[in-house]
Amino acid sequence: MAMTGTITEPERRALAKRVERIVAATPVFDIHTHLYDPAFKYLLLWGIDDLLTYHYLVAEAFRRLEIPSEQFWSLSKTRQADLIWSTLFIRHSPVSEACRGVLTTLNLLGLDVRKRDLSALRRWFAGQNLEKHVTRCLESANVEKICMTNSPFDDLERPVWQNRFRRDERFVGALRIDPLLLDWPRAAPRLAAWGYHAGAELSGQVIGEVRRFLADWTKRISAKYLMVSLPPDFDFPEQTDCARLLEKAVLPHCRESGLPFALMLGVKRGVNPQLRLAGDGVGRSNLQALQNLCAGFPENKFLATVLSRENQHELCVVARKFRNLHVFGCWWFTNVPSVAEEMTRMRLELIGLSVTPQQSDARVLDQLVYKWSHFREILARVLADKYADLRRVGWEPTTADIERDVGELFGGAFERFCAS
Ligand code: RAT
Ligand code: ZN
Repeated sequence: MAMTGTITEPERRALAKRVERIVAATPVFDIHTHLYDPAFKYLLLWGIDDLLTYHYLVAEAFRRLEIPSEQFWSLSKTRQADLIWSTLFIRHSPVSEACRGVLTTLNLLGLDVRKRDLSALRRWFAGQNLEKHVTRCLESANVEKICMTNSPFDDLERPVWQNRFRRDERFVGALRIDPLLLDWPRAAPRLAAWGYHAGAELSGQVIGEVRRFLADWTKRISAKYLMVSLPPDFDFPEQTDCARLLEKAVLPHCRESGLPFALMLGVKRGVNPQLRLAGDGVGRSNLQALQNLCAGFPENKFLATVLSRENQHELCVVARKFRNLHVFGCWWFTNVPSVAEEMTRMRLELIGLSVTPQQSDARVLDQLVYKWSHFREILARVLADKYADLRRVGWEPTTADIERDVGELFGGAFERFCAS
């Protein structure tokens, strides 16, 4: 039996260059971040101290620091950043993905990282104008649009929406409802305080009020989708407030408004509370629950990402069975080159181009630069291999084919899914 054909080394290199060029030139719709429209002022994090105090780096620094956690948290942001810089960048080489990311960002923004001079970096950022810096970061990352994570339960964010403001169209709303689904006893009095007739018991009337709440906020923020992150033991169907709210309020609301519901599965919140935002962990999810949702609610659209590496293959198989499921992103602990490359290859091999392989999850504006630069490298490598495989059996991917495909992966497939 003959083996499949070959392509010459120069041909393979030329193909890889072409793919790299197209991947770099294609704008991205970043469908999940924690960035805010600049109108939210201080809620939009940016600059070197926010980069250094990113919770991914806080977790890494805590492994090395010798001070009690409370002492760390009592420091100003600048002092925390000083400590993280000296611990993770100066005393050891910054090889972790989150450390490398800071350096990629600085390098691509034109700063000289060779000097290792934190004060000079601070001076540069202090001289920037935020509005121009937003545009610079978006352009440098070649990101066209960004989904925010918008929570009505956030006391800092809610009043900004209530007072209204002029929207920056690059920042798209996405309605986050974790407190509603995960802690109804505490969410109910909050909804009641905001004028919804919500009580502890989930009667038909209360469900109606939850739907009114969802409809009001969907409209207020012009949500592109609704979303929740769920622990590994999430199940469906189940006799819980969460499952009941999902079935009776969230899914009917999504159907009525034609919006997808995003599930981010597998986070164990607060496994080390001393680390605060950096203290969450991961667990393997029961994807039967997701399968039951997709099968039980064919009129609903689901977006899903899973945190555990062990769940990735199963997720692709579920997506092969249900076209109302759109897989997205290498989320959080999976957003490291080794795992992201493996996941991207596997997804293309199992579900082709009907996937959104990455979202940045940026919490600090400048992170867009590294998150997308690092992922573009991975995607270009994976796609070049896949196209080379096609070439070896005589299928010639044209430049237009490649441009179309990358456009799909960087937002086209997502937009089509949302519009379906
Ligand atoms: O990746 C992160 O920054 C996490 O803290 C989470 O915010 C996660 O992405 C989430 O949206 O729950
Ligand atoms: Zn997130």
